[in-house]
Parts: sequence; structure tokens; C-alpha cells
Amino acid sequence: KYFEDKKLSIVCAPFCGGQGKGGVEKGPRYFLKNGLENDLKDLGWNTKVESPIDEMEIMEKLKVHTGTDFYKNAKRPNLVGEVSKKIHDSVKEVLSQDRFPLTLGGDHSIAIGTVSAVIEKYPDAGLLWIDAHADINTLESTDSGNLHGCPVSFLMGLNKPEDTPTALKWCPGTLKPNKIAYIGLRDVDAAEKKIIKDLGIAAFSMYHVDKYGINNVIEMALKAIHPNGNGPVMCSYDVDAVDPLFVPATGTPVRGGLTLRESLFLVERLAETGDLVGLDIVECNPNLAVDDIHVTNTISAGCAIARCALGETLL
Ligand code: HAR
Ligand code: MN
Ligand code: MN
Ligand code: MN
Repeated sequence: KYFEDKKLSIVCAPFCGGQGKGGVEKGPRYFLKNGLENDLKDLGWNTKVESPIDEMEIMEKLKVHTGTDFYKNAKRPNLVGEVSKKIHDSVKEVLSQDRFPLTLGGDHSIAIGTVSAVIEKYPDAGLLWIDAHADINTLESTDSGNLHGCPVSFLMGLNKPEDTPTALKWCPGTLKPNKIAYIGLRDVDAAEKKIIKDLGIAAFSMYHVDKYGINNVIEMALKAIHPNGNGPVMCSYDVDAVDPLFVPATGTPVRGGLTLRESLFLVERLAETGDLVGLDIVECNPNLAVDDIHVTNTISAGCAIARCALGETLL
């Protein structure tokens, strides 16, 4: 299987420019402060930490780009393009060293970089997108203009060349509809529903989790991206998939989400397959907590997702 010598790099992606709320760039720092690197060492991983983007520099650039960097309705496309390319290159480098890429966001726009890098290394990789949102808006369809609502459209090449900001043209856009499965959806825009339906993308909403149970949903999702049973799997995990009761400190919480056990079971099962080749954990925003318990709950849930995906078991 993959990464048998158990080497891993934590790729820090402290970026908030794919949406409008400050604080999500603090994610990597909070995860590390919570002891994530040592926890992964305890699970037998040889760990390293990579910081491909300079947080201070990007926060300075953010001030300039906000209000000047637009492409049609989209906000800060040049900054998102620049940052996601740096993350892409870092994840490529990590993979070339036979290390597992665990990328800590940051907002979900950084997945433009991570997922494209994993696909370059593993062209037949399937993508599991765990999220309350589908993040498949195109530059035409986005109402908010926030690019964290659009990464899947760039990964799939759904934006026409003349609709693609220069700084995002590096993204290959080769991800095929039959290589994607969503889990946890419950806040999907009308335009996104149409795209998902038209392209026939496998999408398991909270309705399906209720109807079939999380165990069947994960099996159906894996079957959708690898009909023959196995193959490399990239998981991009937006913590807002989890119910805000457990993960309150996130930018766009939506009630009626995964329980904490369902959210961990998903990644425990992925670890069991041995097919996981990359993981993102995004959208933790400590600034949006109303008290310290909210911060602790959110960060400890995020860390638990990472540990469970990387081999922690209950027994
Ligand atoms: N669909 C909405 C938009 O495009 C909201 C999605 C953004 N929220 C997220 N993404 N956290 O997962 O703006
Ligand atoms: Mn590349
Ligand atoms: Mn989301
Ligand atoms: Mn998301």
C-alpha cells in the first residue's frame, strides 16, 4: 500500500483570502499548539512540518488585494492563485519524498493546491470532499464571490479559459466527475445542485447519512470513485461537515451535520483501507468562537480527524 515507511509532512496553509472572515489562518498554529505533531509521532509517523507560505507576508498582501484584486465577482483571485500554487508545489515536493501530505488550513481555497498536487502524483486518485458545502461554484455561478466556495470547479476545469484569472491558470483542471464523492452536504446553492446533477457527481448529503447510515455512505462513496474496489484516495475535510455542536468555531456553520463519531468513523474507515494518499483539514477559525470551550472543541475535533485518518484506533 501507500506510505508504508510511515513518513509524513504537515503542510501549514495559514490562508484566509478565499473568504471574508479573519482568523481561519490561525488553524495550523492552533493544531500544532494542541500537540498534533507529537500525537502523530506516537502513532509511529516520522514527521516534518512545512511552511510554504509566509503568514505575515500574506496578511500584508491581503490588505492590498482586498478591494483591488477582483475577477468579475470573484474576490482576491490573484492572491488565491499565488498561495494555492505555493501549496501545490509544497505538496508535490512532500509526495516526491514519499511522505504523506497532511495540509492544515486555512480556508478551503487551499485545496486547489493540495488536490491538484495529489492528482499529478496519482492520476487515478479519487477525491472525497467532506463538507456541508459543495464548493463547486464557477466564477459565473458564485453569488458570494468567495473562492473557498469554488475550488472543485477549478480542479475540474469547469471555468472557461477566458473566465479563469491569470494567477489560477496553473491549475490543470483534470479531475473527472466520476472521481469525486461528496459526504455531509446540507447547504448547496441552486447552481451547484445543477452542476452536480448535470455532471453526475456522487453526492451524499445528510439525508443519505440519515437514510443509509455513515458506514454504508462511506462504502458507496469509495465505490463511486473506485468501482473496482481500490485505488488512491485524497480526502479534503472541511470541519463544517461536522455539526456545529461539536465544531462551533468555523466560518459558515450549518446545523444538522455529522455527529462527532460519524465524522471520526469516516476517517477511521479510510485509514483502514490503506488507500489514503493525502488529507486536508480546513476552515477552523478560532476567532469565531464565543468562548474557550468552543476553541478547544473545534481544534480537538480537527486533531482527532487527523489522528483517526492516520491510524489511531479505539482499541
Ligand atoms: N456556497 C456558498 C458560496 O459559494 C458558501 C460556501 C462557502 N462555505 C464554505 N465552504 N465553508 O465549504 O459562497
Ligand atoms: Mn504541478
Ligand atoms: Mn464548508
Ligand atoms: Mn469547504
